[in-house]
Amino acid sequence: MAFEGLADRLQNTIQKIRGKGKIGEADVKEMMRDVRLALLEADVNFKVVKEFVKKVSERAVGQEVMKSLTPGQQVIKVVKEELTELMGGEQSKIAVANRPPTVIMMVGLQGAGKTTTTGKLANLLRKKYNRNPMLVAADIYRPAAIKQLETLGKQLSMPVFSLGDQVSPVEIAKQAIAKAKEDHNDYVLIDTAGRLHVDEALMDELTQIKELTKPDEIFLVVDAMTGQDAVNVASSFNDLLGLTGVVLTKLDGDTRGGAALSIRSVTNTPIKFVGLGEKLDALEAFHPERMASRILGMGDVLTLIEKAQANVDEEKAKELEKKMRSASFTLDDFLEQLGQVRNMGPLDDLLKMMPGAGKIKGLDKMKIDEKQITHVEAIIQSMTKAEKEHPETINASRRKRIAKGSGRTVPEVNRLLKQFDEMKKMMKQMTGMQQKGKKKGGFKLPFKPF
Ligand SMILES: Nc1nc2c(ncn2[C@@H]2O[C@H](COP(=O)(O)OP(=O)(O)O)[C@@H](O)[C@H]2O)c(=O)[nH]1
Ligand SMILES: [Mg+2]
Repeated sequence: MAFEGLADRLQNTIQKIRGKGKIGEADVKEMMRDVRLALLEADVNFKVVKEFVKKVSERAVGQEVMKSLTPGQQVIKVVKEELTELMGGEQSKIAVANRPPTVIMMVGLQGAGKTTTTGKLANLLRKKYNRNPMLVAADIYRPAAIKQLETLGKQLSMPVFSLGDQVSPVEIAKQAIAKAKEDHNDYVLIDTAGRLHVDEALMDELTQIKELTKPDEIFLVVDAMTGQDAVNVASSFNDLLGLTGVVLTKLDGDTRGGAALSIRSVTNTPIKFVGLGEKLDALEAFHPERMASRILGMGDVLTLIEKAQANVDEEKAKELEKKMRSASFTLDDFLEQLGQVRNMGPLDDLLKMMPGAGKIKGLDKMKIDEKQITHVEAIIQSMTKAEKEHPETINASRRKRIAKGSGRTVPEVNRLLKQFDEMKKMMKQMTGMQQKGKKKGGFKLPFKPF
C-alpha cells in the first residue's frame, strides 16, 4: 500500500501525544522532529517539509491548542488540517466548455500512464457524468501507441480517432475536433506522445497542439513511484504549458507518497485524480482531506461509503432490509447480497479503508478468499426455487444432489445451510433490537462483510 512508511511513522508520533493532558513547547518540538523525519523519509520535497513543520509548530504552541481541554487531540487536528492544506482543496471537478466539445489534453513522460489514464478518464466521464467522449490517438511515435488506444476504445465501446502515424499530431488533433463536432461527442481526450525526458521537440509539439485546440484542461499524468522526479517533471510541464491539473498514477504501488504531498505546493497545480491500478475503473477523484485521514490512520470512511452507494442498489437494499425485518429473507436474497458486496470491489481493498486497519498486522498480505463467495453462489444456484425459499425442506438426498450440481461437497452444503439458519436467527434478534431503538433514516449497508 502506498504511504505505508509515512503513515506508520506519523501514526506512532501521534500515538505518543494523543492522550496528553498537557503539552509544552518541548513536546511539540519533539513531535515536530519526528514529523519532519517522517516526511523527508517519504521523499517529500525539502522546502515543503520545512514550511509544513513551521506552520504546524506555530499553530501547535498557539492558543487553540494550549488552552484546549484535549491538547493531544488538538495537535493531531492541526497536523491533519495542514496536511490537507498542503495537498490543496477539493479539486476533482472537470471543466465543461460553453460550446462542446470540451477538449482535454493528456500530457506526460513516456510510461507515466497517459494512454491508460485517457481510457480511465473517458470511462469516468461516461459513468459518472453521462458524457460521450471521443479518444484521439496523437502519439504517432511509439510503435504500439495507436493500437493501445484503439484497444481501450474497443473495451469501452467508444470512438477512437486516428490518422495513422504519418500525419502530424497537430493535424490529427484538428481533424479530431471537427469530427467530434459532427458526431456530437461532448468530450475530446487527446492522448499525446511522451518522451523519456522533458525535451524541446516534444514541448514544441505540445505547445502547437495547445494553441490550435485551446484545451479546456491540460492534465499532466505522472507516475507516483518516481517521487521527487514527478515533482520536477510537473514543474517543467507547468512552466511550459500551464497545467490545469495533475493525475498521479500507480498509487496502488509501493510509493512513499512524497509526490502526492509535494506537487501542489511546488507547482501550484492541484492533483485532480489518482490512478490505483491498471484496470479501466481504477481512477479516483483525489480528496486531500481523505488522503490526510488515511495517512494519519483515521481511515477513509467516506470513500468506503461512496463505493457502497455507487455499487449497491438502494432500492434493493431497502427491500432486503424489509425482508430481514419480516424474517422472510431467503437464500435467493442472500445470493443477491453477495453479488452486491462483490460489486464494490476486492474485499481486501475495502478492508484497508477501514479506520485503524493500517494497524492490523499482516492485513496487507491478507487475501480474502473470493473463491469462497463463488462456492457459496454455486451452491445456492443449484437449489430449486422451493428449496431456496424453504431451506428447512432440504433433506439428506437433496443435499447430495445440490453438492453434485454445484461441484461442491456435502459438508460444504451443510455448513452453508447451518450458517444461513444462524444468520436468520441473528437477524431476528438484531432487527428486534433495532425496532426498539430509534431507527435513523439514511443509507445502510445491508450486509456486513467484515
Ligand atoms: N499499477 C498501475 N499501473 C498503471 C497505472 N496507470 C498506468 N499503469 C501501467 O503503466 C504502464 C504504462 O502506461 P501507459 O498508459 O502505456 O503510459 P504512457 O506511455 O504514458 O501512455 C502500463 O503497463 C499501464 O498498465 C496505475 O494507476 N497503476
Ligand atoms: Mg501512451
